[in-house]
Amino acid sequence: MLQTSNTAPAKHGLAAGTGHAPARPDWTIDQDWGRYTAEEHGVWRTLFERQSRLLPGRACDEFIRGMQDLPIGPEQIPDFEQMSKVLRQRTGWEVVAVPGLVPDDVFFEHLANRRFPAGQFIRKPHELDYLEEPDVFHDVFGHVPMLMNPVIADYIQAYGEGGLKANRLGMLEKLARVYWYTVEFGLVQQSDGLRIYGAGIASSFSETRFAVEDESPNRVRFELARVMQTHYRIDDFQETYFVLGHLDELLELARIDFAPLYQRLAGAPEHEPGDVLPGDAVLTRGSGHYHAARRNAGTA
Ligand code: HBI
Ligand code: FE
Repeated sequence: MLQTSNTAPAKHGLAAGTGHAPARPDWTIDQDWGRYTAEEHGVWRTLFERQSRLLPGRACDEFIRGMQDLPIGPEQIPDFEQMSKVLRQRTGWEVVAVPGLVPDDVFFEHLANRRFPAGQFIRKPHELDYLEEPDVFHDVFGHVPMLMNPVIADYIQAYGEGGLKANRLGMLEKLARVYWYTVEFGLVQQSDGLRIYGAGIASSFSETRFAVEDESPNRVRFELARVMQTHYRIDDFQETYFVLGHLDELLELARIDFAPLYQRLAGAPEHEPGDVLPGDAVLTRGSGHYHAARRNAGTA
């Protein structure tokens, strides 16, 4: 979903799903690649280059490999059709263009059918770190490399199917937290250290270093029920990151029927983003200094 920054807040979370009626019921639009301006391609280049310098040694191997195998480079905003050709062959996914956030059920329906809705527009040059809705840089640079990986490919499809179910059960909030703390802000342990696989981090210049290196956030072993009960920050860096031992753990997650879990957790206590609980397997106990300073300044 969106990236955050330390200079300006980004909106995120459950989509309001309001606004203008779409031309097509599935909210897709033409990418209209030929209409991107030189300035827009320039914004892509700036973002692409600064992020590509930062990610080796911080993003997981699967991300780096996915990026290498895609027809994506600094020169220009990628053509969704070209990208989808490669993606379809690898994992059966494709990328479709949407104007921005789409209603939850529309979003889930796409994912359940292995279509990734990507924002067609790109942020303006004066808002490189500011984002109200997911744009082409967040969606393509952040998400698509991981969709080249068969585990993530299946996991995100399962999330789409689970989303349609959770919506019917009125449990979307819990499921959305799982998506948030995995697909968007997940970390994974690799043999050479802690690595990023979440798109919200991988597409954010400032959060990339914060998530992996800063002393402020907590880094806690991922545990499904724990994550379902944990609120997240939509307008700033996360206070806690949840860490997988291996990406394959997502395969197991994709197979679990969440319905009994929703039942068991209904009415159970929920946790604040910065909480560390007695049952947590803590990898890093954060100093919390970053968010404490923000709270003192009255900005968070
Ligand atoms: N729409 N384009 C877009 N991208 C998202 O990440 C997105 C969305 N609509 C709803 C949504 N995310 C979330 O509310 C769900 O994942 C819960
Ligand atoms: Fe995203």
